[in-house]
Amino acid sequence: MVIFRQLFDPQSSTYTYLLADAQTGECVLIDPVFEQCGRDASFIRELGLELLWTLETHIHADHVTGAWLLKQRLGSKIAVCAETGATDADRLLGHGDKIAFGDHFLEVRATPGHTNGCLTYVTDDKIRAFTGDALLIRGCGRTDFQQGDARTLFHSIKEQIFTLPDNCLLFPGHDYRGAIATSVNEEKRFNPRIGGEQNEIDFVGYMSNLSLPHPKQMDIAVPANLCCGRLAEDKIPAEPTWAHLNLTFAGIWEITSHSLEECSGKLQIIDVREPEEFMGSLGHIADAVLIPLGELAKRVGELRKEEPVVAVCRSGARSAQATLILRKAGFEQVAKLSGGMLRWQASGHRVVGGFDYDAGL
Ligand SMILES: N[C@@H](CCC(=O)N[C@@H](CS)C(=O)NCC(=O)O)C(=O)O
Ligand SMILES: [Fe+2]
Repeated sequence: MVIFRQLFDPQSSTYTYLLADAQTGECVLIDPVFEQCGRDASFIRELGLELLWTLETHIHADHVTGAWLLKQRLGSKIAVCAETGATDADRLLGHGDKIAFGDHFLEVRATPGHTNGCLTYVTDDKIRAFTGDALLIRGCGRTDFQQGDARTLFHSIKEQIFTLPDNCLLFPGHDYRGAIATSVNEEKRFNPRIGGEQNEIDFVGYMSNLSLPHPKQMDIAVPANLCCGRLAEDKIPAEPTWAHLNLTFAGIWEITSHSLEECSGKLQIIDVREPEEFMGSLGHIADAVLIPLGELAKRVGELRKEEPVVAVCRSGARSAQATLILRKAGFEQVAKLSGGMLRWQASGHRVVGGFDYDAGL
């Protein structure tokens, strides 16, 4: 029996997939996300599994892979398509390769076009395939960067994905609209770019006129992924135990609004925005103490070193800076609120003050 789990990173709308042999406990993880390594590692440990491989579907442009960090934490090996030219992998994959876990394996199919090094992984029973960004649900990966090519993608999808059994379930690298999976049959019929009667000319015409902005993280993500997410100084910070924290590729510990709410009362919250923002439309968190970023270095004496500190700002940028200032001042248990007050409020957590837009104020 195979244990199969689909995991999601809301920041980049990326899916990570876990496949394990239930008898032996050997497992593989497709497309882990750097910031979610803590989650993935605890999940794998809790299920008592042994992570053999992290598998990349391609060099991602929108998030950093967790492959290298998971290798440090769990001893897994890294596999990536040979065409990518990536360094720091343990295995360079090509079309027709097989990746074994327990009594099962994944078949590797080369599906270039979104990038030149895209792979689709197919389960041995051909019940599931993991298409990365070659084929998305009612969409497909863009072809306007990283050696992308619409003609190549057309042939990859038609010859390597649409030739799978009609009832084969397809699991993409992302979905931006909340869908989870599709099937070969469904995409053959309903994919607006390549389904139905669309031919190569239609497809290339469609893909040449997408006019999408580049992914926000592209300049950081691509170079980082070309070395499988390896951290510059090879230094892996020890995992904090005072809360569930995620480490960003920039080396900042983050806490989600959900976890912060769970821990409130057990830590110090500092709001590093300006006073008018603290009293402004987003409001502030009940226990937060206002210390604007510009004043933090000289006011650190107001905080207790033995108690964790969480820094909060509007979007999460100034609070990252605040954690660096606190670390320099000798604070060891520090994190920032992921997504700042914008996400805190959007997730429906309580605020003090703030404007009630519904009441028209
Ligand atoms: N808005 C996203 C980027 C979305 C994006 O460009 N996604 C790529 C996958 S790496 C894609 O191929 N999208 C196809 C589409 O949106 O149709 C970000 O800034 O990270
Ligand atoms: Fe992609």
